[in-house]
Amino acid sequence: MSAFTMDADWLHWHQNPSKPKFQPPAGAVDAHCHVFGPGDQFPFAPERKYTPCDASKDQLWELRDFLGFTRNVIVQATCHGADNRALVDALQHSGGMARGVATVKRTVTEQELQELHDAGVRGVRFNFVKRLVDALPFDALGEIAAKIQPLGWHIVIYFEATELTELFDFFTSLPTMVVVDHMGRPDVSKPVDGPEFGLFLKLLEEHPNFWSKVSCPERLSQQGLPSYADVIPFARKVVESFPDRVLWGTDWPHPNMKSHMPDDGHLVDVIPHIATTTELQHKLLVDNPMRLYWAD
Ligand code: 0GY
Repeated sequence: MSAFTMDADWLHWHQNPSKPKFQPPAGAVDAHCHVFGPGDQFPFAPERKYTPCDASKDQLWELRDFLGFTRNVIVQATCHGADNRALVDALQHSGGMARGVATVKRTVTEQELQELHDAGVRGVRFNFVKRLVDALPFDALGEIAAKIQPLGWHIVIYFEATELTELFDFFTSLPTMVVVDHMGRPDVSKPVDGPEFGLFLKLLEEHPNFWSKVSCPERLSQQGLPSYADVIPFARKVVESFPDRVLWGTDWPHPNMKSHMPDDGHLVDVIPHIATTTELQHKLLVDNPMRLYWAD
């Protein structure tokens, strides 16, 4: 029994996913997933914009094994604010099989950052999606970027495609590697070779420190099930253009999905449609995440 009541319209993660037909290569990394609570052990943040159901580390490990993955990168979810205790607990109980991306405040100390590093954190997330967070001043983000740079960490950014024009100069001023969540959330009803997605591709073309997660077809698709076909050309374009700078993740437990709750096995079966050769699949699922998260 959780100490929190999930939002009335909250969709629970899929409790009986299908076994994927696609078998990930040995050592595959699910490089974008979250843990929620459990709320009675790790309370959700007072400033959160949603209250989810619990999604514990043990449930995440169970899914990882079932889907045929070896490792996880756990991204701090906004419902936990800058309280990284649930994340750190998961990393410390992962047997080295999980690394993390934290959320920190500008007041974070060197010692706190070192403790996060020792637990397995290798990045921080800056979230610009207005429904998820109150806006943070850019000077605070700049300070955080300068503080994490000596640790060799990267910055994960999450934003809507319509915001990229305005945020472009700030993003390209960041001094570290930068990983974009979910391809910058393109509007997939627009052409893949049109100006909006073109700006995102330009960001990666002109700035070799930028990477992209080619995740979340379920979130981006307007056609939806069964195949999320409208997202595939976007993800395939990114994988084929930047094969050494792409990551993939389930996004389990799929916060704020309203249209439907994806079957995680089904999401894994999308992978061979976006990374169409064994070489591309190996880079996407093994080589790239290992280089970014397990280099030390
Ligand atoms: C995602 C997407 C979402 C939520 C969060 O941290 C979060 O709360 O990332 C979303 O609502 O689009 O990547 O999990």
